[in-house]
Amino acid sequence: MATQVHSSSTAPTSAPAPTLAAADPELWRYMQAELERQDSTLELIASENHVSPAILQAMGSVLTNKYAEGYPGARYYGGCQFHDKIEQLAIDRAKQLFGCKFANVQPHSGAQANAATFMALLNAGDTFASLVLSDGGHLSHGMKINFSGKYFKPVHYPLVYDAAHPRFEQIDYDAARQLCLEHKPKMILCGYSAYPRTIDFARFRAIADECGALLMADIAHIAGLVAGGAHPSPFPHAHVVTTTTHKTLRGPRGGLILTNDEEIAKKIDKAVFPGMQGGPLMHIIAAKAVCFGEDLKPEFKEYAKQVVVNAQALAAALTEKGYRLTSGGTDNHLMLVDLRAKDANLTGADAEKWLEAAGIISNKNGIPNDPRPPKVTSGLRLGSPALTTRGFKAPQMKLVATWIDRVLTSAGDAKVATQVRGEILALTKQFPLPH
Ligand code: DSN
Repeated sequence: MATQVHSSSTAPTSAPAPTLAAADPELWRYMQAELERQDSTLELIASENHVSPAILQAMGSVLTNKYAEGYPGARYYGGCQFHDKIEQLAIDRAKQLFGCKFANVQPHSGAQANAATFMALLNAGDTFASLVLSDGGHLSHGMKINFSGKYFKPVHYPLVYDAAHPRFEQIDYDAARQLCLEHKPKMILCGYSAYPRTIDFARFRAIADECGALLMADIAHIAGLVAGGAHPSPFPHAHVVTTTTHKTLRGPRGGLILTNDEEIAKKIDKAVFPGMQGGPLMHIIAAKAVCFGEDLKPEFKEYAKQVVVNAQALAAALTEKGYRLTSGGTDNHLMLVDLRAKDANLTGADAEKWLEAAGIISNKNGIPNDPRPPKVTSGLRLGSPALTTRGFKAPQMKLVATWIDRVLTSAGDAKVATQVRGEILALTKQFPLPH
């Protein structure tokens, strides 16, 4: 297994600083156990990934010690000269990576990037349009108890629900257009947490122009595919783009906001700080700079392409075994498995639990028109980004499908789980975490 869980960069001192293992052995034990868990299991959660040692090192650094409220060249604290350079580097690399003019690298998370964008571009009570949340949206896209549903007025566009339609369970752009013409939202939001198909940003922009709305693309899930050229870019169509940096982008846990519009950029900067946040997390911003630098390398294009190839290999193998995938497959890094086609009694909650016992980590997920509640669900969301980082290719993804099927058809039998766990352990040894 990998031996290093944490890298630190500290100022030189006369006596060597105690290691974390010595300073806090209890915490260290938990961290080692987590490292061992990540190393010895298959990570199929579509929103997770394994970062490089360079990114870990930037996160575990003295940059965390500094307050740098404000922006490069305009801070509210002294001593920010190196932080200015670091943040500017992250901004410049983000702009280069996504081919856009403005970037705010300070949002602590994707949800905060979305909150800042709402604050910048909408007034309380304004209407915005987003996908029906239970069909793949995110809580910050209008959930009633989230800021987005509490202080703004969401209207939701649907998927195609007619099983005979060739675009069954894909975005119903005609219905989205009708909805937007009727409700005249100030902003249309596209980009999702559990949608396996390509998003037609140009089509959304045409709808936005027709009804006088701004177009916001939340590409949290697909940002790495966009950066690597494996999914069309939201630019030049979207007025504003938000994302996380820790999913397919394979960076530190954080958020990012991008735009080509100078006026929008000014509003976003004000909304992030001082509107929503105080001091930026400079160690995380440094790690974002490392991530964007890694993503600008030609190898990342290969990675992004392989993520899609691997997802499609897993999707095809599961389909062969009698599982139904919503919309019939995937164009990106994730798929939603409708478990009922294989076994009417199988729930997402059981599947998640049984698979975890065998060393396969996934999450239960509602499927379109799911009759079961969110804590049970009829679906399982599976993604390929983390396994692709470990070096898996199509043959290994086929093996993964076989293991998933063996566990699920055994109804959680402990003996089967133990056998599969052993086989997975043997394979993970050949595909170490980034080191
Ligand atoms: N929680 C994330 C996901 O798993 O998709 C979305 O923020």
